[in-house]
Amino acid sequence: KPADFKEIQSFIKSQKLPNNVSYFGTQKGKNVFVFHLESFQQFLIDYKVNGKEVTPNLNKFYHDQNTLSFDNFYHQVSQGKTSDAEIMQENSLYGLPTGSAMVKYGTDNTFEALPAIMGQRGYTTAAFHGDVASFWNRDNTYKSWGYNYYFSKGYYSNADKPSYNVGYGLKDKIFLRDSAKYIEQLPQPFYAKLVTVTNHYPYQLDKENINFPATKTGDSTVDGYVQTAHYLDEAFAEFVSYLKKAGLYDNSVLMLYGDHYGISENHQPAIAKLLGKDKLTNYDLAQFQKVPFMIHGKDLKGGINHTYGGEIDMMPTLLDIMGVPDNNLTMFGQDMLSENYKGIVPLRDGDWITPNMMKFNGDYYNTKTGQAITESDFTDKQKQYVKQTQSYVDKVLKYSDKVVTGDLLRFDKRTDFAKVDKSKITYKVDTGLS
Ligand code: GP9
Ligand code: MN
Repeated sequence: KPADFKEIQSFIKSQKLPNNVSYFGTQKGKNVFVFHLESFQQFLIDYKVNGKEVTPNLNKFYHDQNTLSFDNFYHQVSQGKTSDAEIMQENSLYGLPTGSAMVKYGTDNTFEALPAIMGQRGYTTAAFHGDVASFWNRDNTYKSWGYNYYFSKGYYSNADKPSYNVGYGLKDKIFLRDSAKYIEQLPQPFYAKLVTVTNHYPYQLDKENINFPATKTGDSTVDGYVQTAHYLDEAFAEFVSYLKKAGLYDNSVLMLYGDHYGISENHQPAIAKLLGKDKLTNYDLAQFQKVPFMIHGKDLKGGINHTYGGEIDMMPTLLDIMGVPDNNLTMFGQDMLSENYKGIVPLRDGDWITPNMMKFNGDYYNTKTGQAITESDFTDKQKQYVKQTQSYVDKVLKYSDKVVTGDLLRFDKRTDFAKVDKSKITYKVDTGLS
């Protein structure tokens, strides 16, 4: 109902933070590459197996002086996995508590998504993915989000050849290499999203591409993880050297993020071995939900930033750097670069993480020290803090769900954004491929 939207809008307004003057618009007008690192966890950064870095190229990129890297950044997905990450990244709306928002609401809802926003600012927008177009209902959702182009499996030659394909689609190196011919044709400036897929459970790779020793946790679905992550790292490096050769590196912003965990909580003995621990606590498991979030620009002020955040915050943070004023857009995340940023990270099940305290799988911890805090031992201050934090978390999740399930953005009358006309967007259909 329109009244619901009004209420949510005034909440959004009350949460708005000022941009950061030393970042705002510093990368304005540049191309944007969004690099979706499938199942990539933060622990892989600088992680070594037998003294060898698993992801040397991403590590270098992470430590680059022009890369802004966040090391307390959490995934917030639920059952919608990749699609939850995508809706957060491009809309700053949460996925749903069950199922996938893209599948259920992607076709018919009104959105005010990042591709459409950039498109209305003169950008060409394109999504790239080496799986069938319809997976997670991307073919319909990307239209609603305003993508001009969607290059899915059917656009790539030999995509069904066994040597080109593993698991969910084209192998990342081939996918990225063959995306170049489309990237080169995009009028600049462009916003391009590349969704990788090879580093996906069950982490299998053909022999010729295995270039790294497996771990020896004794859990066969875990032990290949570093091998496909290493492959993804090499694929990224090849793509970066292509960008440099093509003259696109310096006039583009590269934003990277890991979409969600690669190793689930069902593999705790293996996780303990990877982390060199005897026993895991819920605190350790919470830390294990960190994923990378990095933004690189030629003259961007980089460094490792310890601000606490999550995927819902990517869009407002990127808008800041790109100099797009947010004008009270219905975003449930906040600009991580803002001086007033709060650092409350709601998880989809209602748990949360803040710089002071966290609630994970029902247990409370001191975020800095990892010390467990029993509810019955809470000080009055802690009681108050938990109550306030929980009510904020419950509220944003509830409001975001209302926006998605009630299709509330159709009631937005803003004049600085034209509603996307989906009927004007068509993608070549690639249903001939499986
Ligand atoms: C498939 C891919 C995988 O197209 O993006 O999604 P996930 O299983 O990670 O949600
Ligand atoms: Mn995924």
